[in-house]
Amino acid sequence: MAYLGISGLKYYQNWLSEKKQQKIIGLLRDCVAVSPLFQPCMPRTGKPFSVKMTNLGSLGWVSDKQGYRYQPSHPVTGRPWLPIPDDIMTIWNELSDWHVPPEACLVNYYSPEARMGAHVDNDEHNLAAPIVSISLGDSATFRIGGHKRGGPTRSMRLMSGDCLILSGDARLRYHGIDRVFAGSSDLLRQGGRINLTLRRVNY
Ligand code: MD6
Ligand code: FE
Repeated sequence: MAYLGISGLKYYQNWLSEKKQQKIIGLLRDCVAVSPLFQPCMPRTGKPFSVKMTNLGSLGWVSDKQGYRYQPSHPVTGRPWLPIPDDIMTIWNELSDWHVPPEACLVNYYSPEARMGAHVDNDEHNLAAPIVSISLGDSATFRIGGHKRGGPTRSMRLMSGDCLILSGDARLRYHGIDRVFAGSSDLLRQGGRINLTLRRVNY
């Protein structure tokens, strides 16, 4: 399957009903109560990301001056991440076409000014497993390019309830978020956008 002519890129527009979106937001409120959003920063320079983040699952992705890595506990509280709730695991089971569950669910929060620069997700040991991404709240422009920086790119608008899969040839393509459209959704009381990415880290 392909989307935007890109093999392995799968787009499930409005996959989650409003009711399911609201249920997931409720689960994420429980998540941040135990595992508060923190500010990741760039390796070496320590330049802060514009997104804030937390994780669910046996492993969570973190980035600080020491580098990018997966670890079992929150970098600020030192407590383990909460398990990925069943309602989120169900989405992986429905869409990933992968035989084992994800260890990690990254939770990224975008204020209206936040961006995500072009990157490849390659900190996982297992780069064959797909990544399942879930968008909630304000819509955003997602840009995807090739396997090298600086080539041609395509963009699409991700809206609340949309799911996107990077699998196969699309798994290691550069991608990022150019902008968030403030006020485009009323799912979140405080506005902004949440992106969940479900990842298989180990074989
Ligand atoms: C975002 N998404 O939608 C950023 N990564 O906020 C990603 O970086 C991403 O959508 C891997 C697979 C799917 C994605
Ligand atoms: Fe990514």
